Amino acid sequence: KEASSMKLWFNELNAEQSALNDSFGKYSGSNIVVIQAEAFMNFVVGRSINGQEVTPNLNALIKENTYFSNYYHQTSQGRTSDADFATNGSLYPLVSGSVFVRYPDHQFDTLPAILKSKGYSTNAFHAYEGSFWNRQIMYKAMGYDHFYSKKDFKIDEPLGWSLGDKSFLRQSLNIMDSSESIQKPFYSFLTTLSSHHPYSLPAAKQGLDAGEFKGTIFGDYLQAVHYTDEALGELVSDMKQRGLWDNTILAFYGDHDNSIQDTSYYEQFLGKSLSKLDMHQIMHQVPLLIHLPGNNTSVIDSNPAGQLDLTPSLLHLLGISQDPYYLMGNNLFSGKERLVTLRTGAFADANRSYLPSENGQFNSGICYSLDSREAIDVAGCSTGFETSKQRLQISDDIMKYDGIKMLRKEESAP
Ligand code: GP9
Repeated sequence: KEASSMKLWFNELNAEQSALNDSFGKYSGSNIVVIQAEAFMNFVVGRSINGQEVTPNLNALIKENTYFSNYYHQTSQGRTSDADFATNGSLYPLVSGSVFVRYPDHQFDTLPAILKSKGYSTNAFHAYEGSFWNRQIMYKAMGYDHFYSKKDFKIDEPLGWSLGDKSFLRQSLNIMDSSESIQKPFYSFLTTLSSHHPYSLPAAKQGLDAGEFKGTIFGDYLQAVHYTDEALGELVSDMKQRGLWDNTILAFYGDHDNSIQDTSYYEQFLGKSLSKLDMHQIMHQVPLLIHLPGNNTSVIDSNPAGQLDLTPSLLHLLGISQDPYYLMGNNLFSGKERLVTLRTGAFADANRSYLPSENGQFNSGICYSLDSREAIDVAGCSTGFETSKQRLQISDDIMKYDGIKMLRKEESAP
């Protein structure tokens, strides 16, 4: 019974998502590079401190590419691994623990596996111990040809836990462009590390004058993000020099928040007092930038979006129908209205944002109008609440029952 109602739900979703508009298949055959940046949050984008931009490279890229300005991370306790799973698996992370650790033996429809079945070389890059977050095992199960971990990199820029992002991105690009075992088109998934908590970089790597935040964890965070932004800028120049910019879709997004909860830092940095809704958005929004080859139009999409949406969106751009797959995210290029559900049960659509209470009871949550940014009658969020509850339940059932395997079995039954 569960299987058939799940199947029905996915059939409806896939029918709704499939948008055979101009962008479907427009970038078919392109290489794909996805960069997941450690603790890279959205509130720094476009901001300056003492006249210096915190993320000048990302800001410049936004002027020539597509930027999702209300992109949510959908992570839970599995932090970086949750962001990776939500992005590449388009399902929700678990309430407790990490899917990477708890269910690596379950079946999922992942971006690397789908692209591999279409002839792509698929590789993951992360310059840290391969066993962390159970990546070594999970990446095999997710369909990567190879996982380049710390042992595959020359530690020529030691920084923090491992290798600095600048060298990491440079070496990763060199591998994907010149290794004989990687054919084009390729899908490369890169996870950065230098902007990891507690964010302290050696003086020689600090390129920002953090002014009034100097010596605080918040100032260190701004420094770290600034460094990762520089690394992104260098990677883009390198891609241009290698002739990869014009045949590669590049997606860059942040994995999760920085764990710095103190509102006063954000108020001081942004120069205004912040409401509960403001803080919710600050702590849950990460940037998403998508570079579409041969296109240098700036598009700022401010409709809510989230990490589960990246896989369906990239498949759309490549002209790969999501019909045979079990993916829960939105296709960001379908032109349809979107609702984004977070793991906590919070959600946002174009008009409303709902913040659940600790007890999870609908009526004790707060429903905000995104127009007035004031709380409205909670009844205004009831439809979104039910939709979100159902999504989380379906995803949880998939985890619990190895649901995709079960659905595939049914499909092939006579
Ligand atoms: C380590 C890195 C950090 O490999 O991905 O993960 P986090 O501690 O942010 O979840």
